[in-house]
Amino acid sequence: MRLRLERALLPDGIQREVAVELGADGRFSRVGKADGSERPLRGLALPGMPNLHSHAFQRAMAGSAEVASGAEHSFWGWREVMYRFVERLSPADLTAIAAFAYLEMLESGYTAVAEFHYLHHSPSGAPYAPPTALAEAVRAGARLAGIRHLLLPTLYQQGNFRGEALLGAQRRFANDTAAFLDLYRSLAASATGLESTGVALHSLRAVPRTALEAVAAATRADAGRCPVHIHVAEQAREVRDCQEWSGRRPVEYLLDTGLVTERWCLVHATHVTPAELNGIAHSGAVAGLCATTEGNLGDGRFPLDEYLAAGGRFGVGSDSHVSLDPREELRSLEYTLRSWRERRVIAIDARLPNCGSFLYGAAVAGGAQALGEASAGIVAGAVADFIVIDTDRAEFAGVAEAALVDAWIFAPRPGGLREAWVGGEAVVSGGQHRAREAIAAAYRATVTRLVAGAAP
Ligand code: NGQ
Ligand code: ZN
Repeated sequence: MRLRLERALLPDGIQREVAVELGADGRFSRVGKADGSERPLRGLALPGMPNLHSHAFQRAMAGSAEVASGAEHSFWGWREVMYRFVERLSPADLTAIAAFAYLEMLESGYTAVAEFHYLHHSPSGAPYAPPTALAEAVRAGARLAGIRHLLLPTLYQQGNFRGEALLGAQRRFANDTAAFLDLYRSLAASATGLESTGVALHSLRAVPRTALEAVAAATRADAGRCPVHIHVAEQAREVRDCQEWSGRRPVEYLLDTGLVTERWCLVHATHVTPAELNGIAHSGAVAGLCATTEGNLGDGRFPLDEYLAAGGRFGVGSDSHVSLDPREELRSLEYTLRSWRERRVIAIDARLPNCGSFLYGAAVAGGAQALGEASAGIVAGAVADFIVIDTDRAEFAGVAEAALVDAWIFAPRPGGLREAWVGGEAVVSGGQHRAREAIAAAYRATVTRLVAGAAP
């Protein structure tokens, strides 16, 4: 199919009358100048945003942990609430919740997601038969929603840096290294269509050095095909614990292993020294920034300006899904810097003075890398994942062409997203997902039952 995009954000900025050819493989086979024979698409086309960090099940508890309670009012208290929620989830529940979260992502402009999946076993800790049941359940949610999906089965082996035992809900997360690699291999073998597979190491807290090395080694042969993601240095307490245990800070420790390369995504990396920032930038890895969740959990703030100056790559993730809107992630990254530095328009580069366009393009590129894609954006060879913004709406009146992406990110544009295409197919049209009714009904029934089951 050939489309004529009225306007499109290409690597060198917004262009008019762009022809794109959608190949049978779901990628752009050609991007060039339109000649008028193509099917016209009004509005502004942007590359779809990859969401590089999701725990799909947490969608169903977003907003329900904002109450003063007996629990400690910190990240660690929130984690206890999350653990209680996790105890009740079945594979069917996970499919329904994930499908809805992914639908909301598509309606907001995320077209691909990396699912950091650590919930593996039944509530007793015994594996399901087959042991891939929960992972396949989350993937089934992705298939219902039609989102591009990188599944990252996640290794989790201990309670903290010194090999502490797993307690309570954490037993659902546990695998020894051999069982974990089996899990990864079966999931890699069963991936079809929009699906791919990588690995995640939950954190340095949860994965000992030997297992870290074993997983990196076992998956190295699939290099580009097998992204490796890890949570790191999110909380100040985690940094202190790591220093007491190893004499090093978490990012410093991870970089010193010599394992970190371009196929890695360091999620959060909130608490970093200038030397650590440089180290991440030079490794070629992507920093996975989840600004709305990090703000919600009181993690701290990532020095994105210094990181960009060092040449660092980043992408964005919705993580706990307190927001499912990529614009809000970008805005929140930039506003954190503005409040901190008491300045404006900070994330830009010499070629792109428009803050919104710069942030958007950089996060698309970093996100695509973290999802294992060799190229990104509306370019030949990249996945044909894009969104179309309805610039005919009154909300866009008077906006200069070069500022359209800025206006998309930094001003209210409710309902502006008209279409989302994944792999060359429209999954959102007229602002609504093609299967919204069925997916929303299943989500409503599932969450209502889960909440009723939790009542005393
Ligand atoms: C997670 N979430 O794995 O869902 C974590 C909390 C932990 C975030 N870090 C659990 N945002 O880190 O131990
Ligand atoms: Zn996470």
